[in-house]
Amino acid sequence: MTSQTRSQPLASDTGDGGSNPKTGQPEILPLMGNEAIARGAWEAGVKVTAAYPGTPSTEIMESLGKYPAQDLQAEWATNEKVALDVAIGASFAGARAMTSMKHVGLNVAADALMSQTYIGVNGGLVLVVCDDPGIHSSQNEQDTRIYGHLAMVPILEPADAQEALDFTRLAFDLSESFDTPVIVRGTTRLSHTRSLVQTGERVEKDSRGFDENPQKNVMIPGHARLRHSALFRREEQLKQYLEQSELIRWEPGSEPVGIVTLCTAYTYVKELLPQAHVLKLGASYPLPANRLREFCAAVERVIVIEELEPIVENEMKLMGLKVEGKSLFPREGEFSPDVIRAGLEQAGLLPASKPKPEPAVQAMPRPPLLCAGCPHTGAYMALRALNARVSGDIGCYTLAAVEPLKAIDTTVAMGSSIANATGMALAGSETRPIVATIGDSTFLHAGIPPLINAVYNRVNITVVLLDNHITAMTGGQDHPGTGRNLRGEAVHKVDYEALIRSIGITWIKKIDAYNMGNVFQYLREATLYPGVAVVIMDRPCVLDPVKIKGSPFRVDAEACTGCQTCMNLGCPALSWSDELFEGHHKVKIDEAACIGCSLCAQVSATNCIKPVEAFETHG
Ligand SMILES: Cc1ncc(C[n+]2csc(CCOP(=O)(O)OP(=O)(O)O)c2C)c(N)n1
Repeated sequence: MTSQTRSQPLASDTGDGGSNPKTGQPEILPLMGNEAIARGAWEAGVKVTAAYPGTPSTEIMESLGKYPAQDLQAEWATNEKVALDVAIGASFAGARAMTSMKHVGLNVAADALMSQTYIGVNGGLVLVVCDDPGIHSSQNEQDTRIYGHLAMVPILEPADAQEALDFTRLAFDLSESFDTPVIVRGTTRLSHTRSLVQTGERVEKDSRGFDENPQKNVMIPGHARLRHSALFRREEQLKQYLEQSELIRWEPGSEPVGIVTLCTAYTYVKELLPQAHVLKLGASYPLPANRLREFCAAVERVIVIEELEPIVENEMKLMGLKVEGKSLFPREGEFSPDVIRAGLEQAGLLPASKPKPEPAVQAMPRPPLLCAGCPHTGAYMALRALNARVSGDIGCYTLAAVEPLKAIDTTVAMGSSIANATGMALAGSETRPIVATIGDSTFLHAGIPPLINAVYNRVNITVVLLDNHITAMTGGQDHPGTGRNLRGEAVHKVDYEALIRSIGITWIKKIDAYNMGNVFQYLREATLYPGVAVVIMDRPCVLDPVKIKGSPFRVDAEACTGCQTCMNLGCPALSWSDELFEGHHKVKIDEAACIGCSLCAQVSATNCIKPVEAFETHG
């Protein structure tokens, strides 16, 4: 086996890299992993791209939307399955296509992937899936490599932004050469780390045209049986390719220990154990058995260092190879140099390090809160007052589950709230009013089928549609309810009221989320209605460019009794005063943070909160 050091950009038939497409000059750019993935796709001549936002993958589609529209189509889709199906359609039509998503997005898209893997591709088809080890911004921690195994599709594993570009570009070639969708797997650390990247030229790919081949394109049982066998042949061919490929790289060391590693863990290993032999895997499925055997035979001890699940370790063990792995490194959480160092120390490969001294000053813990003036606040305050049993959903509003609002009882996955509420109602044991709360983007993603189902099965629930006119949780992306597309063009805006009426709901009220009187009144009425009632809370997100910023509010310290009612909103602009007034603390408002939503003034029991102008004296 030949051994190499740091990789050059990998050879691909889509340009040899290195020059600015406009000037023809070589260009090195500081790119974030996600930007590099977008660049790799653009260089590969991708024509159609579609995605639904989700941290850490969101910026891939945001970057693609900045490339010229004559080069590529870039769209926000309503959910990840729709996005994958759009990309599949483009591949059928003979164009190169890509979709990107966070790890849980693949749960939504998996149904299409599991059939498409049988069909293969016409134009190259790439799925970029970004895992979130450490659960920085997700509802769970899952390893996409297991999906790769299940679908028997190759998984490429970039370790840095340069490889993110190179591997994405290569993925299209592999997809077409081996007639397979290809997964490029990222992680939060790869997605959001910026480094210098050698960029290349775009290569225009002529459409291959539609391939009229029903046996391959139409998955009925008779065809699927034949195509299933094709997967095993394809796996064999991919293994043979990887036996030779630069994607698998042996970096020789001076000590008899060998580390098999991949993704960002590779960079930590190189820093901490530069003297070890390293087998860097640029692909984690399928694995080239001969190269692994050769590596293991050349060293005395082999350790597999992989984030999350022991996928490579277990496969190597199945090959009869003696390796260590998860006995030294955790199976959960994000890897860091400290985590890898601890494992290498436990393995006796590094001397025990001294415990780190405690920092002299501890950072103040800051739990996440809804923003000052967040229009979701009032609904949850009212739902708590109504003693509702609330099934929540995924979005900024999930923060209403914690103190001080503490108004959400369950949260599962995107779009689960309405069907969860339906199940609670069918169980028949709940004495409180049952309410599902769901954001606008989440409603369009996966909330419509469960709403139809609730009407169809005649349950008694209230649905609160929290319409803040944006996908706030992931940074403010447009969706079909905002009336703008990814490129900022005006498009048809979904009419929620008409849509909801069309499925047979007659009790429906649209109200201003800042009008607390209406919020209390209509939520109460909705919960008393015997059937499916929908309340649409209508107010733009405070971070939306079209937000309404009124004049800030101030507390009249003399009138404040410290009753705490306003504090129950959890507004970050409200705090207790440091100084004591007549023996107790009063509420104060940070006027720079206050956006003038007036919710605190409306709920105040003592009428002590007023706009700042009310305090101004005129001489
Ligand atoms: C299957 C899946 N896709 C994407 C995400 C990422 N994500 C979390 S919440 C959310 C949408 C939030 O928007 P919305 O429902 O409008 O509520 P908001 O945050 O605006 O209050 C997204 C895209 C996810 N958690 N799961």
